[in-house]
Amino acid sequence: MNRRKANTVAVVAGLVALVLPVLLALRIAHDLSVDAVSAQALTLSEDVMRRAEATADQGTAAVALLVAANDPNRCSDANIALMRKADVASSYLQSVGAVSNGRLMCSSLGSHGAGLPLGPVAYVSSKGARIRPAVRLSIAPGVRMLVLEKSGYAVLVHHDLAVDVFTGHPDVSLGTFAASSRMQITGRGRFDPRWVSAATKTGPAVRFDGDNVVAIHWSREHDFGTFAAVPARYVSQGAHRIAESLVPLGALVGVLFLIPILLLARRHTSLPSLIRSALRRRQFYLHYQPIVELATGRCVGAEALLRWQRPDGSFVRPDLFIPIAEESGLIRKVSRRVMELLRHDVTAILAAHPELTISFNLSAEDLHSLHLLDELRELLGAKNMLPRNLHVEMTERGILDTDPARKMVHAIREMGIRVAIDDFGTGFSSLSYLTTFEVDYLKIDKAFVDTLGTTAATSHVAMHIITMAKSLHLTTIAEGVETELQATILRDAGVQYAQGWLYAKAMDPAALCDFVTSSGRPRNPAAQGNAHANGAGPALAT
Ligand code: G
Ligand code: G
Ligand code: MN
Repeated sequence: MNRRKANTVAVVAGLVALVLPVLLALRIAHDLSVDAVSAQALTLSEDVMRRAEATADQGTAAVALLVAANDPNRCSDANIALMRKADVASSYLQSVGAVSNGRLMCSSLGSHGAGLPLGPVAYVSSKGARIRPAVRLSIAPGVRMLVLEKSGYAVLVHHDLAVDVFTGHPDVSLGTFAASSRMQITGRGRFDPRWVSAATKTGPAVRFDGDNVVAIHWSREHDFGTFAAVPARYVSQGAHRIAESLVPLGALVGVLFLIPILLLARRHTSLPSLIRSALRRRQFYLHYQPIVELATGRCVGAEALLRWQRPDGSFVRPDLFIPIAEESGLIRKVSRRVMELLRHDVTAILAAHPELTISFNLSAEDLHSLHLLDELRELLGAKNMLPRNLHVEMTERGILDTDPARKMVHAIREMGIRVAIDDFGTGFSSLSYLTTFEVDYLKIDKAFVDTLGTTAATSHVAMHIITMAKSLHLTTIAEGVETELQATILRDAGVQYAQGWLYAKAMDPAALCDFVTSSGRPRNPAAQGNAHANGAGPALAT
């Protein structure tokens, strides 16, 4: 993934990580508030239903009592006494009376002479009850009465009795409606016919239509239902209250998600800029790991390995920053710096040990650069430096069968610089390229050296590599040699050179010079002489 893409992905992922939990918190707050308001609306509607149902039951019972008495004179003293009895027995009824031609002739209050006009019937229920929702009688002009008339008798109920429940909110609408016609019978507050028109007569139901949370109950016995409508305002107020604690929690969760994303993004985005500033501030330097001749133990060369020390004293490992430099297009700058450092270091090293060979690592991109040959020429211009003193190492991956890389390797060798295949055996290429590439050395990867002398299946691989290298007339260098046993096995197998902690770790140039000196004067003058005789021949010669 390139840097820009990684940045975009990180920003998008970061935004999602932060925004999603907050949106979720808002959503949950809203849902919780709808739930709470719904429960409240259901409770209110149920309360109204309980009161309206009791009223209807008591009215039905009172009428049934009078019908059963069957007094031909419905306003007789005996019948009015019966009305009083029914009235007193009913907690919800204000009065019970007899109706004739739309006039209340008498009631539990007594005879009304010529009768009190009740006004038009608003609605006849499916059970035959004639309903007048808001009658004002001349004997109580300030009061609206709900009059339910049946079989010539009527019960009078205070219009607001059923809806006189405590709501906690002034603008909550409550009421009763006719189940068959869906007309409002009683109520307080607003009534929107749509609240009840679409409702089906099943159990209690609650719906949020965006403006109101509407709860509905249906009477089991009678032809009416009740409703309670709580305005949406209470939903948003409740959601606000819940969100006040839930959204910070969501934001916290978002930040917790964000942290690993930012850390990942930092790793992707800031290491390249750290490399850039490390180049500017000259935080890179080279250490050299000795390469010894297995037969003699003599140090014949060294591999330059890049080191990076940060201003805080910490070290960054090359196996971490080299791949990042390669990904972010900085590797050429890094390689140029390596050559610059080499140019500086080799003069002193070669002054002390003119036969030493210095290897350094190149990346795939270097081999595709038009400038590499000029840079190598400049490096060869270092004081005391001859082409035979220089080796370049490249991985199988780096030279993988591309024509430009092949030409570059050819051109490098034409300059007298030897070429080694690094980390040999770990690449994924076929071995066939070895027959088409002109290279000088194979560096057997530490992974294979590690298994030498063990029973691991891969312990044979090193042997195969050695055999193959011999048949291709390539010189082998074993990497990562840590034990005498490994050294012995390698030497017996005919491997010429080795590098590893058994001999030395990478060290600074001065330490390298001492190491070479103490690794013994040439015990094999013939080899030395040979190298000289060859003139341009490398110290690492077969
Ligand atoms: O010794 P060390 O752990 O530093 O090496 C780790 C890896 O980094 C090795 O695979 C080595 O090849 C690579 N490396 C070290 N120095 C350089 C360098 O100058 N250029 C490149 N391309 N790779 C290097
Ligand atoms: O470029 P190359 O992959 O060859 O770099 C060699 C790597 O192997 C470096 O990281 C170096 O520090 C490491 N190395 C060299 N010798 C030994 C050794 O004997 N043991 C271990 N564990 N690592 C080694
Ligand atoms: Mn190497």
